[in-house]
Amino acid sequence: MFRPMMPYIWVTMQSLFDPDGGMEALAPGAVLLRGQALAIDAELLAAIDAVVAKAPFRHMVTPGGFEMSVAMTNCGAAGWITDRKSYRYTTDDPESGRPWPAMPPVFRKLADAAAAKAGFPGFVPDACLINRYEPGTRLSPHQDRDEADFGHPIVSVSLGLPATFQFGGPRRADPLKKVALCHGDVVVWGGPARLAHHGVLTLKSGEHPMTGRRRFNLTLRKAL
Ligand code: MD3
Ligand code: FE
Repeated sequence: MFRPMMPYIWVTMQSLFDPDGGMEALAPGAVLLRGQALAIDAELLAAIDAVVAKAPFRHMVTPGGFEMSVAMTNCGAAGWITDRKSYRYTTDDPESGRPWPAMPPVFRKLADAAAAKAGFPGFVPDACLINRYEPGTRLSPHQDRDEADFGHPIVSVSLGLPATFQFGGPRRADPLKKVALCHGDVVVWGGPARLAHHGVLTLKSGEHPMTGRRRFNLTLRKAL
């Protein structure tokens, strides 16, 4: 018996309210992918734990002599550090004298998928800075300028407690906009947004079911 193909329409909450599939332009070159990392959150947190077992979080000191309230570590061929001498990338963890732990494949895959969605196909990060925030921790506005080629985007991944992120433009005096970054959110910063000033307001206290009183942020970069 002849049966016509069943026509159907797939309607999800996301497709109803966000026909672009969760893509939101924060600014020219800056794309927010809400919840892009949610499906792999446990895998990402386990990979952070594995990195931290080899390269523990530490509070680095700026060239000006201030200890950062954000605790940091790295994985990949290069890692970002600051000390009394300078901000720079190193191939070895200065605390251990050993190479930074390898980049977990789940980090690389997420970065590649997010960058491609945002219009940067073939992004291959060689450095991942892992930031850990606790209530009271903040990151004052700055530019990321220690990478060799600003033609590559930076992919950031937020996990755990939510934070208010602020970003402006290439000049320090450019007005700042605020956006809440929540567990699972991914942002791709490229093109004209690559040299935007940005920072994180003081983390409010709270409890996240997977991370407790902490927020983690991954920034995946092509540094070398
Ligand atoms: C905009 N991290 O590690 S992620 C950093 O939440 C850093 O820990 C913040 O700023 C955090 O350097 C913000 C979002 C982000 C990261 C890099 C950018 C935004 C950016 C580079 C250029 C422009
Ligand atoms: Fe930054």
